[in-house]
Amino acid sequence: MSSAAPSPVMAPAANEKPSVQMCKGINGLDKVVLREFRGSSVEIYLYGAHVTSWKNEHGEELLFVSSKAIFKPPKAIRGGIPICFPQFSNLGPLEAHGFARNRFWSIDPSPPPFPVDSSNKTYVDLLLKNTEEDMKIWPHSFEFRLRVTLGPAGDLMMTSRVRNTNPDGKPFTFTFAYHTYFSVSDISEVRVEGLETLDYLDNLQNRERFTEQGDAITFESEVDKIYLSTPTKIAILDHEKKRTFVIRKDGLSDAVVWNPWDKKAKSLADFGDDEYKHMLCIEAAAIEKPITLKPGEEWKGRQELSAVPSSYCSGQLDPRRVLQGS
Ligand code: TA6
Repeated sequence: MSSAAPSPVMAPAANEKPSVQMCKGINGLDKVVLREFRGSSVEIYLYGAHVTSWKNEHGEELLFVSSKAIFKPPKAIRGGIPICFPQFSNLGPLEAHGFARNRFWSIDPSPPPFPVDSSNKTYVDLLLKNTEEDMKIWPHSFEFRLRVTLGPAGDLMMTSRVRNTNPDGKPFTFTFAYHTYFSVSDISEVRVEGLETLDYLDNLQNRERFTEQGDAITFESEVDKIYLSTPTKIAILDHEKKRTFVIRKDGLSDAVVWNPWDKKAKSLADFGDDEYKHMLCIEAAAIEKPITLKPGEEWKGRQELSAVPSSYCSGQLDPRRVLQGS
């Protein structure tokens, strides 16, 4: 297993864009840009280790970021892929979705040995450690390493590694989600495959447990559901764009599905009133069974996002094949 040196933040050669570049984003916040030679790209703000852009080789933006997003700490950026850690939701002692998305991460100076397969992948390693301030609200020492990788076909991979570094021998327990906001052409023309017949907790009905019906999920009102024991692959079919997002996940047994719809959208200051029509959150998560680590133990949670053309409307793309495919 090759031990990976920190991904180089290279200066641009004369006639090409660097594959990994550090630059200034909105409000002068530091961000890293990953570029792949066919033209796809990913942008990650060090604030929150927050992926705010994932573009395909045609330069099309695949993630949703609200036009009213506030790129100003301590507010979390509305959209992209917020990291929810060490607490998903507001059901606990911490602020909603924990504090990892409200902290400044650093480029990891010494990432642990990390299998990097042979294909030319462009990546950055980010690191978050607890601060004295954090200890006041969550009295645990941890190291959270996030690797964001842009694959040769423009797929976006995120691997989170959380290690308990408590010196006092104490274990800690956390919940987690990649709170991914996908950009869709029209929410009323979107189907989600892979969650049929599963049990879910409905956040709109006091987290009561229900069972999903047998067809693909479609949308005509606010949805806020935590699907339990979900499969490795979930597909989001955007009819108008003839595009299918495929989420492959590992170490994350649950999946949250959220669209605020009109009323909730209007109540969010950093969300446009009509923007609910063009976004859908499908969040690879570990919620129902929180993760407990003893000192020295490490947890890994991984998601891989790809966007493939889907002529589903002509019946050619069988979503079941997408879900069962390699
Ligand atoms: O993931 C769904 C959810 O928990 C919803 O209940 C809604 O609150 C959403 O997250 C957004 O949360 P945020 O704290 O980012 O406004």
